[in-house]
Amino acid sequence: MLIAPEEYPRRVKPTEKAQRIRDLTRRHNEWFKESIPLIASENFVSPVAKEVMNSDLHNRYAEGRPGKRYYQGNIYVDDIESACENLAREVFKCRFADVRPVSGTVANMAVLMALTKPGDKITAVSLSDGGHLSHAKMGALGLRGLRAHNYPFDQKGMNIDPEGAIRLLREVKPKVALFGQSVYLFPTPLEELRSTLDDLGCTVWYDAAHVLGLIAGNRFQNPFVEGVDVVSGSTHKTLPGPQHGILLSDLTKEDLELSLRKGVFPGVTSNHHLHSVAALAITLAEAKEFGEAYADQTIRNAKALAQALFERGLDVLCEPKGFTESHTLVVDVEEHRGGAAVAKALEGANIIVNKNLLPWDTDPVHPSGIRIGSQEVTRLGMKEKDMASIAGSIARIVMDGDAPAAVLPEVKEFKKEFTKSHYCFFEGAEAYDYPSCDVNM
Ligand code: DSN
Repeated sequence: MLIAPEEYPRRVKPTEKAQRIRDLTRRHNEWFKESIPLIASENFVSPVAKEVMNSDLHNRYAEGRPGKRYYQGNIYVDDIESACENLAREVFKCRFADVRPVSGTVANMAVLMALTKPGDKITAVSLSDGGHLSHAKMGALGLRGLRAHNYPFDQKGMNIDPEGAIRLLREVKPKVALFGQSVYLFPTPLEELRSTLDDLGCTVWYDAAHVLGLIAGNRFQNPFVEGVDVVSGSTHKTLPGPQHGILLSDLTKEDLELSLRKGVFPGVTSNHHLHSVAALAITLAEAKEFGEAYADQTIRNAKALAQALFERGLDVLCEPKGFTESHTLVVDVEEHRGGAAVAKALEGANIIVNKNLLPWDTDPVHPSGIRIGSQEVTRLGMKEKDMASIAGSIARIVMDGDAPAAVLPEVKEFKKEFTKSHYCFFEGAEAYDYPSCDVNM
């Protein structure tokens, strides 16, 4: 709507359509405040990270590298980006970081640009075994025209079968061996594969998206210690940062730095979301202070939740292996109408999980599992005893067949205690508030 200059200053109210978006956003926020967030790939940013995300940085462009930009206006941006890279190198104890990929998948596309050519062979974990979409032919591997081969998988142990993987690697001789999963219960057996990977001379790439915060907290395998060349990841799962991506390397191969940099820009990004880079820098600074305690409690909570669900009769996978060594646990709910129906029923009680394929599933539309992550509820301050409460509510729906609406009041009551941010600067600040434009309209 145009405003005649003589009418300035005046505030124009949002149109009905715009107001509806505001209302829906508010309702989403309120809903999550009363919900138990258990999606293994999500988290929320800290108060200071949120502050910088809401800054003018969001409005700017900065293609290129600090000191070598294609735009003016980057005097402070250059310092922010350099500081973010330095923090990433410190936290992950490596020589190279690129903090410009705007998501985990974009980071993966940058690696593919840097390391492969169409027609090259690559090995990865399959989707049904917990691999990520961007590790599959239907995703980024297909976009790059690669020939993909999947590692044999130990379904009982929910991990790559090392002997089978060695056979596959020797047969395929891939240009790149890719590891890392979206259903990531146990560390990849990199030690067992090491001499084969060395013999083949292939580049070893590890997608750490799910476990980046656990690595930052020294509570999961350190890929660089285990001989990985390149690590990629998103920055908003166990690392509780902005929705963004990252590339890391200890530069074990010649020319890797230049190829990775070019893969990111101009390969797969133009501008790179400067507010997210600032928020990532804050997240990394927080990981230095609180990362170990956070990773520790996240894994304890995952184990406690798995145990509590198991004791209530749910089929939590990998009981003999202690269920999990990460933030994630997986439950086979095929007997209880399958993953889709169970996830939907839980949502009706404000318990948010996702349906998930299990390795033996043949129909991708009807996954038999649900995947649960402990990282966000840990960030909200929950401990082992709280996992027992969550398991109780889940079991009422899955095992006892209680209606979601009947369980909803106890979930809302339980969640009242957990609406604040932990393991961050200004610990105890509200996690669900956000700025409002309502100025007495
Ligand atoms: N595929 C998403 C997940 O693990 O939920 C992450 O990109």
